[in-house]
Amino acid sequence: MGDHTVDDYDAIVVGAGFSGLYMLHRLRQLGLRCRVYEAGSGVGGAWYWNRYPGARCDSESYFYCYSFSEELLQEWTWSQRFPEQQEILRYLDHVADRFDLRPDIQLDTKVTAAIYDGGSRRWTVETSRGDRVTARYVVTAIGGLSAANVPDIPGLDDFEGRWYHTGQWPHEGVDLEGLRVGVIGTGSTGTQLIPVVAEQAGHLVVFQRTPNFSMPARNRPLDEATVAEIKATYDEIWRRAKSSPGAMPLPGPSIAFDEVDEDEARRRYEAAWENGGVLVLQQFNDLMTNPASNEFAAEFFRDKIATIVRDPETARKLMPTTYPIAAKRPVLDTNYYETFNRSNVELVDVRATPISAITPRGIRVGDAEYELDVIIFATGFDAVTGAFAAIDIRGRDGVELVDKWRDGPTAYLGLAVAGFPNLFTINGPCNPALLTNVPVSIEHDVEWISDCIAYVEAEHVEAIEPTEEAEHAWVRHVGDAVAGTLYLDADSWWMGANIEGKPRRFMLYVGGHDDFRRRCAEVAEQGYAGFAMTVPNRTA
Ligand code: NA7
Repeated sequence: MGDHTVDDYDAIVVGAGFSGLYMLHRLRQLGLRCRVYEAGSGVGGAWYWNRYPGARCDSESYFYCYSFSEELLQEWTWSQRFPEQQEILRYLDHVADRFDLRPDIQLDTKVTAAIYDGGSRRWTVETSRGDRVTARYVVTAIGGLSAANVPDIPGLDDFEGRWYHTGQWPHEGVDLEGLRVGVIGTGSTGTQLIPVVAEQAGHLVVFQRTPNFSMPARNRPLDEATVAEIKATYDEIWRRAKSSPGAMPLPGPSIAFDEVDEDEARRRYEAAWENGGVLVLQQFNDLMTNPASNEFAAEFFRDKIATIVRDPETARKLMPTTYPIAAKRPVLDTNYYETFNRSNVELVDVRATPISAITPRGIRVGDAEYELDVIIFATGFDAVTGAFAAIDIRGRDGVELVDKWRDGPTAYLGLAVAGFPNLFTINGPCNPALLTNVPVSIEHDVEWISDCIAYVEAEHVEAIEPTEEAEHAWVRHVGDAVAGTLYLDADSWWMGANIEGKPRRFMLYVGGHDDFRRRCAEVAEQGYAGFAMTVPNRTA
């Protein structure tokens, strides 16, 4: 390596988004000497990078935030039901300042390697800036959706226009006024982006491989009375969120589809659709286990598309028919389907005939060439494992994490990995986060990890890692939880199916946040059952 300093820390945290900021705060409270490395030029993680037009959260603002500080809850006021990227980033900047976190965060620095030395029981961490430091603990706070996926389509280098990935959007913005714009991808990102870009572009071509089920957000400003009511009831809000499967303080479905007749089922869907937000798909508790329940919901959505979109052929193309509803991440939108009624918007189905090349002038699909000034890749991420693979992580006996995960990722509780002592993974694979309201999942994991570190420090444990048996049992449980559900019937990023060559395995725990929280608490109460600990002169 070039110029480097050697320094020694108690803990290195990788990433300064929602999880890294809180992890730092907790570890400092334990009196540990910490360093956070962050690739961006600012804090904020996903909300630092995803600055594309229309970027917004699908969780409601009042529960898409930290719960750990009553003062923070009372002093911060959200302006909208669903917060925009800029507002969430302002919030995270505020958190970094309020808890004086910045002195321990090194920006513009990617962690390139983390190598465990079994002799000294320390990690050596290297960065893109030439740092080479050692630490007892490494905590990954790298986010499950941070490794941008730009599909390998021949010809991109020769494109004469400009192109962007939504997850690496230029800070100065992109002036699309009057231009011919192509958007590839219709996941949550494309669905948020397309209506906003359509208002700016001269002509917009949407390249759709798989249509998504999208429901109206019905975003609105939050008035003073609503804000006051929220702030007065936060204890109850968090109690409900932490005891719910989705980590949200919203009523969950308590009945099965068969318990009501079809008119009543339709009435419920209709009412939820009018109200907007994620509750539309929280009507029946068997949505993901009963094909009839699922198909009813899917048909309700397709009817909505037929009602909103004027051109029947375009409406037909926008209707998902090849996978169960909610087996890919459900999406919230503002005027998504309405956008296809605009005269400057064109929808190209690239399922039957894929994009064959990017030409100097645009995108080729079969015999047609679409001439474009700008291409926007809303093509998602190498989710869950991609950000790990970008770091050379080697555990005991030189085992490489990418090798261990060659057939799919494994981790005990999604928090720690056998063979990788003193490494903790916030919202790692086999964890329910990313199916949940993420900040609540993050807080849980951060608190569990810091409690675990406090325990091992107090007990003079030098190394802690899950046993192979405990990890296998957890991974089996994760597999059992998803077996027989409709989640397995779609090519989702949850399945690793969006990245060519990636092992096809459901990477998250569908058992729910409440169940997971209970299990993690039990493991801790039993003195970290399932973990092996190395104590000088004693091995437990
Ligand atoms: P997603 O949900 O992975 O969506 C990516 C979209 O890009 C999806 O429609 C893909 O089609 C499409 N895609 C990917 N590669 C190609 C190629 N080669 N050709 C055509 N279309 C392609 O990513 P998002 O950024 O929207 O959302 C990620 C998460 O962020 C989201 O779930 C929230 O949790 C927040 P496909 O469906 O694979 O056929």
